[in-house]
Amino acid sequence: MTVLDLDARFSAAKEMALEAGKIAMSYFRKPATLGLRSKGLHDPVTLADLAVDHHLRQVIGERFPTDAILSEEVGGGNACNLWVIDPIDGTQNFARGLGHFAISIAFVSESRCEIGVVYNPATGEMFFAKRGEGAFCNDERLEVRSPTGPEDAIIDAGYSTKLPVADYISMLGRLTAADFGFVQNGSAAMGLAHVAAGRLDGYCELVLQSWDVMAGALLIEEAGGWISGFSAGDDLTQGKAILACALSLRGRLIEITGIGAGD
Ligand code: LIP
Repeated sequence: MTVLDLDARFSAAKEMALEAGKIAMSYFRKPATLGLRSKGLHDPVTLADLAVDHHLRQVIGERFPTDAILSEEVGGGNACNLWVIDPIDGTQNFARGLGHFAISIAFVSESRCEIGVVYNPATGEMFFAKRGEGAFCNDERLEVRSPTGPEDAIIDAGYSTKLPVADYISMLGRLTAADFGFVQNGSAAMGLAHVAAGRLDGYCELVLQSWDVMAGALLIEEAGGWISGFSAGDDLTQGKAILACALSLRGRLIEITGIGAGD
């Protein structure tokens, strides 16, 4: 893919995120409009998710008709040039009127994520990165924190009901026994963006999908952090455990969470 082709997709990803944000906010804190459905325990989907997904697919289809799309709500293909989309990451928060959610858009070329955009329309914060060019939030360049140790670190420990709750409680027990602070904020994409921004020191979750992670992972890499997870050639439709953190915490958190030892 030429530089021009990538630049065109980078601009488009940011433009699409803004348009998608307007669609999402037209439903936000309007429960009667959501058409809330459950995909599983604490795993909702709303008409806003579907409307955003539809818009993103329409724009990509018009502007980049040869690219493939993989999204949480519709699924999709795996191809050389692939968009990986979560129309609303943190749907549970969104459905309850909590502002911690994001539109997550990643562009993957030849199995490597080249573009990542995580946009929170409730706060107006657009987190974005193009590989090799740094990570930003609006006009601020991002850098992960360098915590002095567990007592100076807060980890967003995501909870998914797709695994036994005992596994999650056990991981929390190991984190707290090692003097880490933790939160469970309900959006992987936003959690990863906050690690890239130096607001949090790590993100871990025992199973996540590529659409939750891909864009945020590039933010962290470009902000000087480390992340396990979806590497070249992985099947992006299979969930994986994810750990992301400041470099100074990597060894200790791999040991505590059991995530990323091979990465
Ligand atoms: C969510 C993730 C979150 C996880 C939830 C859910 P969704 O994504 O961002 O980290 O704990 O179970 O998977 O479903 O809101 O796009």
